[in-house]
Amino acid sequence: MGTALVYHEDMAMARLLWDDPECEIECPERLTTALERLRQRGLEQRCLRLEAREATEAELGLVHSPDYVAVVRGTQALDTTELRALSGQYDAVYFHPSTFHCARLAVGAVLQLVDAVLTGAAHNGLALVRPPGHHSQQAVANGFCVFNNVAIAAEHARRKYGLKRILIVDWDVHHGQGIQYIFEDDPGVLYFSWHRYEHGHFWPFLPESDAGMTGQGPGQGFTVNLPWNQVGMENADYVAAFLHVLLPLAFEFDPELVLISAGFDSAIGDPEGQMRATPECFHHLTQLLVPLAGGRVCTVLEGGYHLESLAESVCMTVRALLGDPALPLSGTMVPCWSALESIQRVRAAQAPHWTSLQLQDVAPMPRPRACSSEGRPPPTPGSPEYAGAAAAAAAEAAVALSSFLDRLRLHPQPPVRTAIVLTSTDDNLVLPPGVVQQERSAQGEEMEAWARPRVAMAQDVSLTVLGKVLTLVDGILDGQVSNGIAATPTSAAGDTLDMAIQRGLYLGAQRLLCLVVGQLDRPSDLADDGRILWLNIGSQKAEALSMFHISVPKLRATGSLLSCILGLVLPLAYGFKPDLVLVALGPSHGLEDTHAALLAAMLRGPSGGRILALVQESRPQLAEALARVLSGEAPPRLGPCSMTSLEDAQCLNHLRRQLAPRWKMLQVADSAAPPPSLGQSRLSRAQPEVHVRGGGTLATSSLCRPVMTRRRGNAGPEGPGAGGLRGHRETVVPRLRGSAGRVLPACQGAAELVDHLAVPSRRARGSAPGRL
Ligand code: Q9C
Ligand code: ZN
Repeated sequence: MGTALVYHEDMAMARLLWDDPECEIECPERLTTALERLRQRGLEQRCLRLEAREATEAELGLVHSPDYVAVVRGTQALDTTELRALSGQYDAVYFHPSTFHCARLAVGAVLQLVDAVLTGAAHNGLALVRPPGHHSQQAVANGFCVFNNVAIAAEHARRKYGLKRILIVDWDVHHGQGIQYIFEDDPGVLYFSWHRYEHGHFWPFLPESDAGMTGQGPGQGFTVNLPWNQVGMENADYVAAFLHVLLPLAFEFDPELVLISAGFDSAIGDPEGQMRATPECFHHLTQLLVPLAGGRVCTVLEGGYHLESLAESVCMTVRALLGDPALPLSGTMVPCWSALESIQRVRAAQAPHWTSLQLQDVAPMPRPRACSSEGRPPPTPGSPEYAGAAAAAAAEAAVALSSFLDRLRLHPQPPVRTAIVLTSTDDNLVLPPGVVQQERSAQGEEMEAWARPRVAMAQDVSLTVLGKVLTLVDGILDGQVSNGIAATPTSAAGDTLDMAIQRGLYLGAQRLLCLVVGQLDRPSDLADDGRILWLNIGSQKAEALSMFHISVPKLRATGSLLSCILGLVLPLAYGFKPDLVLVALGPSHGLEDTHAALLAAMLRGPSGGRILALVQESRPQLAEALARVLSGEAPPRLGPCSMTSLEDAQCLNHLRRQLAPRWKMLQVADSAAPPPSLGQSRLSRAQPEVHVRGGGTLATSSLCRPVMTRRRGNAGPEGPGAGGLRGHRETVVPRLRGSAGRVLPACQGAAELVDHLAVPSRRARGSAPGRL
């Protein structure tokens, strides 16, 4: 078991035989460079190597017409003139005598990968293929794509393994219209694509690439388009899109398999995409998808034309699949205005189809505002202005990639992935591979000084645990250990957390995220100075005592926990950029082991994997579940029982509104926020940064004393549907799922509630939603 890497060197054979500036970027070096870099980094060696095979014609026939397959087969015998003439019949396509062989290998590679993952031979994997696939249609080659590798794999997974729900995530910078057409009326495949769109002015110039296209007939709600109307999208924009659009829908959909159309032309430096996501962003995006489908994630190369950027991004994706901790995201975690507008538009278009969106505020955006490059026509290719912009972008990419490589060198993988502190009673616990027991303990005077004053009842066992936790915190902040788990006696839980916080600060951590679930008091002498972000789930009420001291009431349903993680915890955590995350599961935390595992798995991203989880010794199974995910295993699938409580949703909405002015990653749409003035959208997010110990950076604003900023109008009705929901406390709404296993509201009360919402439920809705 492990991560599969599927490849065949023959896929580097196809190449452009004539002059065509549009097609020349799709070159053999894309594959060879990526593979070479995986070897250099020692990543290929850690994977299960699978040789690609050629797909059979029957397999191609799962998506393509026999006539089209015959046309492509025929290209093997054509001369260059004939190949060029045939290529000219399609948009942005070239054929080579080896194209048929390569394209069949590309499909076959993806099928090998899907078979390996669905038979359990591998947990997940990557297929490095050429030609790409997502633009290809039933009888049409398009955009360098000949056969639709991912679509065929999805069909294959359904036929051979009887899968009912497959998620396709297309993070390539172009719209995979081929995949969209193939599954647009199909509720068994949820297709998400973000893409450079520029209001329809970017290739392939299709109105159906816009957010309003949500699918056809029974497939309505299963096509999700997130068009980027500006170039220059950054890490914050991509993560915001995942947290606020893709992931809520994906968890509600509950896929059995995740296929990623992994184009890296959405990364920095790419001449096609002109976006700015740095390589580690793809580690984070992949890591965020691993909790779906029990970790059955198949990643398939699509585009990506900047060889350096491509190679590094591929490495980061593989590291995520291997379960390695991520490099923390670089850049300011503030999404740009245009990104927020796009996110808001797709949420509004999809809200009729997804409960998870209905239960979150969908405030109307103000009129589209001008962004830095908006209003001005993009420079025409060939103009001096265009050449200048391209040179500047290339230089910016070179700087960003070299600083990425510096950061990579500065943050080597800690020798130990996970260390666990156990009391003697837990001796018979089976530790997953990669997990070691923390035996060493702080000794003598130092331990006395740190631990003794905190041991409530001066029990020796507590003292021993505290000494080990002390060493563990040191190990994590020194880079010796990536993460840890400590099981403490209940009586020592608060003291252990307090000591871990103080030790972290003492060792120079600039920002500590404390996520406390259940009843554990905030240490009374803890300064609210922006160094600690204290987030308590399970307190009496929803309130933000400051921007760094936030309480969420006990969550009543699994769906509520998910909304809390995606809509509150992760946006705050990614915005805060903690040096260390402390997760404490205190008395009566109420989380099932699978929920706690999900929480811990998803919290790995923001701190680059530096997590210390504190649990109670009475539940060794919980410690084991956490050890699994922290050492890199996928958390178990939540399954179809997930529900959201309306009351919880309202609490979360209330907090999000209060906190969004300071925590920009929470912003989905803030109708009261002033728009940036022309040309300011990029400047306004470039907060000043201060260098801190360890080479990281920190936004100065988080050093300031927190100020509670209340938006005007908060006292009024809480948003659409709020009035109608009063008196329906404690009621839960079962999720809506696809007709292939879609669950409609089961109980009377829930159905009524859905009708009270501003957006009609799937059942209440009469006519088709926004068409183009
Ligand atoms: N400058 C893939 O990435 N050319 N295909 C567009 C706009 C076609 C991209 C021209 C790009 C095809 C798989
Ligand atoms: Zn692309």
